[in-house]
Order: sequence, then C-alpha cells, then structure tokens
Amino acid sequence: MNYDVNIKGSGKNIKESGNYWNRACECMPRNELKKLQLERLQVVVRRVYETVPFYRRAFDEKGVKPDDIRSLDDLRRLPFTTKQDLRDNYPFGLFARPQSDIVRVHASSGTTGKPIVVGYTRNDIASWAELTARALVSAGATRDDVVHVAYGYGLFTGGLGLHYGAELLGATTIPMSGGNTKRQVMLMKDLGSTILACTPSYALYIAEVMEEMGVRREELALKAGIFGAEPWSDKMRAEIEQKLGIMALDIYGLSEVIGPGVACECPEKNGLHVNEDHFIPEIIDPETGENLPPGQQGELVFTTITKEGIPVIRYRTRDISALYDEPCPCGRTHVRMARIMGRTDDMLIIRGVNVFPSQIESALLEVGQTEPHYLLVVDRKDKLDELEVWVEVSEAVIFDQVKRLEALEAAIRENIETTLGISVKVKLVEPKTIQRSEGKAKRIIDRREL
Ligand code: DLL
Repeated sequence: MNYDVNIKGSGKNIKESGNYWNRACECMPRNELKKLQLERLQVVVRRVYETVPFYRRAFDEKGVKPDDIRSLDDLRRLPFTTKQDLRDNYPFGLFARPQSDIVRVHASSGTTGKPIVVGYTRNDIASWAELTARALVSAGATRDDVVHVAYGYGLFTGGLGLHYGAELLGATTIPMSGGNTKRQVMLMKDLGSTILACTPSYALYIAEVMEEMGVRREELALKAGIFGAEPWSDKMRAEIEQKLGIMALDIYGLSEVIGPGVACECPEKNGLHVNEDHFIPEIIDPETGENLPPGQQGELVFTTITKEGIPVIRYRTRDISALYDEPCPCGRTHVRMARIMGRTDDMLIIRGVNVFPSQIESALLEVGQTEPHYLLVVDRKDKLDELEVWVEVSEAVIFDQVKRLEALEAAIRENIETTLGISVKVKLVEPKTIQRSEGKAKRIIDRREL
C-alpha cells in the first residue's frame, strides 16, 4: 500500500509509509475524529453515571451532570479515576455491565495486595483484538505471517491481547507465553516465526540464549517485533534490531484501560499513535491535575470511549509521557505519545532528589560500552540514602586492563552525577550477572526500611 493522502488541516500531502489494518479509522480526518470522540464520550459518561454508583457519586461531588458534556473540552470538568478507586471497588464495583455480559476477566500484575480486576464484554474483546491487529499490521504483519506471542498468558493482558489480534489478522498464531527460552528459540526456528511479541527485556534475553545455543539470526525468519509492557530505550531498540535482525516497534497499554494496543508505534519510530477512536488521552501536571499543552511532559490520563465492561473516566496512569499533534508522515492522524519516560510512582527519592530509572539509563547510554542491563540498588546507611548502580559491561570491555575499567566506571559515575545532581556508586558487573526476566524487567531493589 502506498498512496498519497491529504490530511485535513495539515495543508499538505503526506506520503503513507506504513500499512493499516483499518485505514478509515486510523487515518480519519481530525475534525471527523473529534466529532466521533464527542459522541462516544457523551454516551459513555451517561452510561457510567446511570450504572456505576462510584461515578454518580464522583460526578455529583464535582457538580457535573452528563448533560454538561457538550464539547471535548468539557472532559476537563469530570473527576479523575485512580488506581486506588479501582482497589476500593475490588473486584467488580466499577463494572458497568452485569456479570452475564462479561465474557473475560484479566487482572493487573501488582506484586502486593489485591490485584485490579477488569472485565470485558464480547464487544470489548472484539475492539481489543482490532487494536492489537492494528499494531501488528503497523509492524508489517499480514495473514501470511507467523506471530510468536511470548508475552505471558493468563491474567496478564499481554499474551491473550496480542493473540486475539494476530488471529483476527489471520496470521498463524503461536501461543508460546514466556519462559523455557531454549524451546522458544527452537520453535521460532522450526515454525518459521516472523513476528515476535514480548517484553523488550525478554527479546534481549532470547537473543542471548540464541547466541549460547549457536543459533544465528539468519537461521530465523523473524522480520519484526512489537515490544512493550515496560519502559525501554532507543539503545535497547538498536540492540534488539541488530541482534535479531528485525524492526522493533513499541506497543503500550495497561490493564485498566484495555491492555496492549492503547497506543502503538508506526515504522516512523517517532512516538506511539494513541488509538483515539477508542481512547481520549490527556497530559496533566501530576501535582496540580491541570491539563498541559502538546509537547509538555506530564502524567498520561485516558478516558475509554468504547469500552463496555469497565469504562474508565480520566484514568490517571502514573506514566510520564507527552502528546504530539503534528501530522505523522505515516498518514495516521491519531496523536502520538512519547515513549514512556517513567512512572510517577517509579520515582525514587534519594536524599530528597527525584530520580527516575530512565534518567540513569540515558546517562549510561551516553557513555556506552555497557549492556542495557542495569539494576538500581538503594540502601540507607547511617540515615543516609545510597544509590548504587550495577551495570553490565560488554564482553569486549571485561577483558580490558583494570585501569581502563576504572576509567569507565568513573566516566559512568560522573555522567550520572551530572544528570541527577547527587552522588552515586557505580559497580561494573560481568556480562549476564544481572538476573534476566521473562516478563517485565525488575530494575530497582530498594533495601531501605522506612
Ligand atoms: O503491561 C499491558 C501490555 C502488555 C502492554 C503487552 C504492552 C504489551 P499492565 O500489566 O497493566 O499492562 O501494566 C501497565 O506497564 O502503566 C506502564 O507503566 C507499563 N507499560 C506498558 N507498556 C509500556 C511501554 C501491560 N510500551 C503498565 N513502554 C503501564 C513503557 C509500558 N511502559
């Protein structure tokens, strides 16, 4: 597919560089899209007001009624929904449909306490499959592809989310789930997998295991991958692309909103298109709750406008990003969100200074000669916080002279200290010593007892 489209409002012809699953929706002129969003928003606001006591109470407290939503700007008059609200209403309190309409339940991957439970109607499952199909097609997948799904299956939304999209597309779908990595490599090779779907850290681990098994990337038929569920960087992208010989694209989502497919990258690799016919994104200042203009960094907030089982109104994701409304050369008209820069609750406070793992990752990236595997170990000694950054060096570096290693350690330390403005310790560790994950990577060990 390669035709010119005129994006209304942009005043210029834009060459489409990608493929679409649903061109009418993905490239909908913005004025039409806004009209559709408003219609859908009005319906969902009325529905939650009428069926979910939590929303009725929250709207009443703010003095806003469904009839007050006359424009998209009126969305700002509605209250936010938080993770705590979902917890307080565990398990089904925010469902907008009776249980007989719910055909599937998923739950978030929280480590402590009760998870967050979400429910899908048959229509929700259908729209979700459409969204992950869009992501797969954006990465170049067709019905002739073999999609290897190595996200976890089960209550986590990754596995089944991608699975349904791949089947809808008509691709041959391999429901591998995570783990047993040697077997994954063997099957990828034997079954001719062409598209890999897993977390970016697991993709790197698969590449490592391939190397150990003596399997060269040329022996696989892989051509692209869609990676998400955890933060990653352009350095990791370059590494995955090089080691697996593929194009690596980012896919974003969260259980509370639907799962993977809320937003996905196009081959331009310059931000993730938010599926705006299903979700309205906003960026707010996490402190004040005020809306921030395009381009400014803040907390992502989503309102679901098609979901039936458990719609969410202005859900605060705690993810930090920014929205860009400039037209994209791929032809999609949906706004792009920047790759997730961190989470408001991933933020470490070290001696009073806010530290995001992503800041450390980019400081490491600038210095180079290290692998994208690192661990932040926080401890408290004599009432003082200490941050130690463990970072794996590459094979080539480990055999260097001690002096060279010390110089590298110092360079990394200085770079992180300039970025963060606090002192840190750096520990270079040998390749493959930091534990690999089959799902979301664990980057922080906080040993402080508060
Ligand atoms: O991680 C859904 C998902 C599965 C997305 C597979 C992409 C691929 P949860 O377990 O509810 O859902 O976790 C959601 O993970 O709020 C982000 O903090 C993080 N996250 C998800 N995708 C990305 C991404 C799934 N592409 C939480 N980049 C979100 C960075 C991501 N962080």
